[in-house]
Amino acid sequence: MKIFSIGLSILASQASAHYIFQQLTANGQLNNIYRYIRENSNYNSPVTDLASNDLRCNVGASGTGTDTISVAAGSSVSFTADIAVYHQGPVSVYMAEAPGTAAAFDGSGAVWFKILDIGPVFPGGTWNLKQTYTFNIPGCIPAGQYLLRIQQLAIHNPWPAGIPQFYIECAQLAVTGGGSKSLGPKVAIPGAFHDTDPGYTVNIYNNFNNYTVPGPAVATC
Ligand SMILES: *[C@@H]1O[C@H](CO)[C@@H](O)[C@H](O)[C@H]1NC(C)=O
Ligand SMILES: [Cu+2]
Repeated sequence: MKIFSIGLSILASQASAHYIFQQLTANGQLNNIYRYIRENSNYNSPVTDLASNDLRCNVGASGTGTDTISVAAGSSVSFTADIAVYHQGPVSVYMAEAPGTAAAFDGSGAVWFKILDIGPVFPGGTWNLKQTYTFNIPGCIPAGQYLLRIQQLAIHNPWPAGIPQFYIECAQLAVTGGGSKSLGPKVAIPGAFHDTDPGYTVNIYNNFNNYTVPGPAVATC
């Protein structure tokens, strides 16, 4: 009985203790929760439906009530989660230029380009999981308003018995400076991820010797 109740409480804590990227650091400053990041309505739960529009910026996340922050092209930004990421899997960062304001943009269309992939390190296939992910906005992109999207794909429960989990959040940026390069390839979300992608279907506990992060190639200036 004792063991049974401990087992239940571990299950319960695993169900509730996922993680969510709530805070953006830009211009050297860590900002309040959901100030520049669209607030989602599913607490810290992941998205698992590869065909859902929720894959863009998470469930219930719209530009309403979210501020847009001015950042220079080429400058450093970070996403910080409420707790350190702990399910094994890759982290990717995408951007999409808004046709109007970032706040009004729903991220539809083949608009998303990837600016960062963090995969496992071999030999061993170890994942460097963190609470804060820091990277630079590309220096060559045109000034304008963008969505900046982080995605951690948790593949700790291997497909097809388990369903990979997408932990996603979007920040709203007004990029200043920059250049005139249109980065690509650009993909639509949903549509960019498939249950046939090796990086989605792989069993990381069995002969795990190489890994391809799902989605397009990382764009370079
Ligand atoms: C590992 O490499 C092989 C050979 O190129 C490829 O077929 C496979 O999909 C790769 N696995 C992953 C998980 O990327
Ligand atoms: Cu979890």
